[in-house]
Amino acid sequence: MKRVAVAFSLLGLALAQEAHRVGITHPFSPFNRETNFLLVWVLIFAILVFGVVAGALAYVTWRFRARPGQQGEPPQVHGNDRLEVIWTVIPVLIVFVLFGLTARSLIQVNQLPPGGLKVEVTGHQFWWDFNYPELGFRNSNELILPAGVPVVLEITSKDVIHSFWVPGLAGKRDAIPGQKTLLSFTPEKPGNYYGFCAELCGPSHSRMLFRAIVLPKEEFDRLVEAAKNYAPPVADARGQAVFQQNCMACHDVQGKMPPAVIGPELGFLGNRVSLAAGIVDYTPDHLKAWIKDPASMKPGVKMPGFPQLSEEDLNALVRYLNGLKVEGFDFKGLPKF
Ligand code: HEC
Ligand SMILES: [Cu+2]
Repeated sequence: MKRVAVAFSLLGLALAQEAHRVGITHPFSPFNRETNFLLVWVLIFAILVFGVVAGALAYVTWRFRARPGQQGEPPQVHGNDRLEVIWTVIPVLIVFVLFGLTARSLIQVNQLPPGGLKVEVTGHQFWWDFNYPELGFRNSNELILPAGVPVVLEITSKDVIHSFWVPGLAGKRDAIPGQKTLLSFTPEKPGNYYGFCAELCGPSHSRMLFRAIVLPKEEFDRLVEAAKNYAPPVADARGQAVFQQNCMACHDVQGKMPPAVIGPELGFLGNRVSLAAGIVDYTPDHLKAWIKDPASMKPGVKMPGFPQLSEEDLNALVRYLNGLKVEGFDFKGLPKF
């Protein structure tokens, strides 16, 4: 009895630890409410069809079962025009109704609102880039959005096909090299939403996650303002030198360091809630482990490890990176969805 109680409390603890719920039934955007509406109707028809077919099968099996003393085959019946018409017409009608409902939902979720916030989303093996061309900043692996404002994502890929999905908000939408796909939705509730790549894209496909950070509108505006006037802080001069020597060829710090396209943007790294495309919480320890040996955390990763850096260089580098942030924001406290 005691063991059962312990097992249950452990289970309860495990469930409480399950910070992000990956379900599509959390209606935190009109987009998801629309798909949920469709899901419910498809389910209703599916249950109806299952009930009728399984019920008819059970009834026939029982009604025409072999009786004691029965000899030879029972009477054989061939065809019944009325029944056949009924079981053809009803499914056709159901298909038409579902077609109508689907068309309605598709039109609804594919509307592009005028004046939506534009974000360019680029999938890479195995991380995401988010560029805000109208606001003049870039962030990787965490898509920061204002609540209550429609957003229009222009989704593409740099290498293979990926797929953008934030179950709590919207999606999925394929990210296809050389092509732009659009996805529009309006996040309603501030929070830290779990996102991931939903198209098998290589050895670390399952580690190609991200977050959507939805902020109250005022806070987002404050962030945009801060990003505009952002001069990357130098929390550690030695760390900056190490960065310039080893990392700058692939990583950019808010457009202040060319180039920018091989690795994630690190300009607001100190503000992050997660690291390495959402696979671990953002902490200086994880950051250190990542720089030393990223492949141990993400097989097939396109970043080389830096085991050769001395402990002092590494610590200085982590201090510098951790200092790359806009002050006055804490995304860790947001509710998780
Ligand atoms: C050859 C290019 C290259 C070099 C050099 C490189 N990186 Fe990376 N880095 C990448 C790529 C690509 C990723 C994305 C990996 C992934 O998540 O799949 C990455 C990811 C990262 C991340 C995680 C970013 C995030 O958004 O969570 C950090 C932090 C990082 N690199 C720091 C460094 C540091 C510090 C150095 C120098 C010591 C460095 N990198 C050198 C290519 C590089
Ligand atoms: Cu992918």
